[in-house]
Amino acid sequence: MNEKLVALLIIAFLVGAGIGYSASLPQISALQLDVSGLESEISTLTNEYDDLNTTYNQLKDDYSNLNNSYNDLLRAYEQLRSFFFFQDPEFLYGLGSDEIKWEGSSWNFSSRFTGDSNIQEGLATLFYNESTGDEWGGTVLVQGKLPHKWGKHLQPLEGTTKANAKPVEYVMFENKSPIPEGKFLLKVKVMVTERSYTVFGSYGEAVSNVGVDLMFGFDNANYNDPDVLKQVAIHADVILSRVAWDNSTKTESHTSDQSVISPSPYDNDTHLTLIRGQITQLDTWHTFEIDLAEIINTIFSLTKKETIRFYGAQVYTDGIGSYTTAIFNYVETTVDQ
Ligand SMILES: [Ca+2]
Repeated sequence: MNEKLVALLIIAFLVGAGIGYSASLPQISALQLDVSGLESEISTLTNEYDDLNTTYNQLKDDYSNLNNSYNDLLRAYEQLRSFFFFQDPEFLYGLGSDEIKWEGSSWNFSSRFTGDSNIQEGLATLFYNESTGDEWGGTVLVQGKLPHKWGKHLQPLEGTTKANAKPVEYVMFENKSPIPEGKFLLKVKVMVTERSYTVFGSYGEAVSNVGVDLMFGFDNANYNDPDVLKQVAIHADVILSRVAWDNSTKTESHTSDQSVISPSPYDNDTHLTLIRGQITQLDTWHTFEIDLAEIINTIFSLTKKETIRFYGAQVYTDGIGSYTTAIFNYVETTVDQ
């Protein structure tokens, strides 16, 4: 190859490259603009991310502060929450004493019935004998007020603790603020000394119960309405022992835990059967600790009420076609602070 040709080729190459270079200049500058736009967007997003992160951390702090305040309020509320207590839960004031706090009575609608109660030396003895097999009957010790103006004896106590509790007409509980579990307990010490069937009547059943009936009004219902056809009360029948005897074999069976609404033949009020214990041995002390938070939650869930008002209690033994003697050593409620 001669020198002229080489020079010509070099010139041709330089001219070609120059043309190519000058042709792509606008594209390169557009790309440069794009890059600087993206860089600015990245910087904006980074700033926004930092701002969001700061806000998030602030919200997290706020939430944690609110949560602390909420827990403080909850603790304060728990300190202020009221509970019910019984006067003379240990049965220290007996018959004949001016200080007696429980009123005894027996109920039944037939003539072939006997029943009695007695309180002395720290023990409350309750007895009934129902020998028609056709009508329920029982013996009760009442404290507080029965529905329908059926009677009242003294008042239960209300307080945040037993020590500061004072007599009141009722103590209110709300469905929306449930009591923590294990805080509010019903404690009972009881012995059954006699218990058997008597006769199987037209229902073919012989049953005996020992328990504590907790009586409540609810929502806007008038607890004192004398009209027995109106539904104004909830009886939460906390049964410590239910025995039923078989019609043909006469053997006894002990009903285990259950929570049901049971219709009553005597009024239109709501009767809950809440069986929470068993007494299988005669002449032996049995102690029960029943969580009243669980009982109150069960009342709300079975009855669908929003508020309930505790008016009083009946310590009792009752049945049909049977007799029972039960001795209560104490019936008390306690609050764990
Ligand atoms: Ca006692």
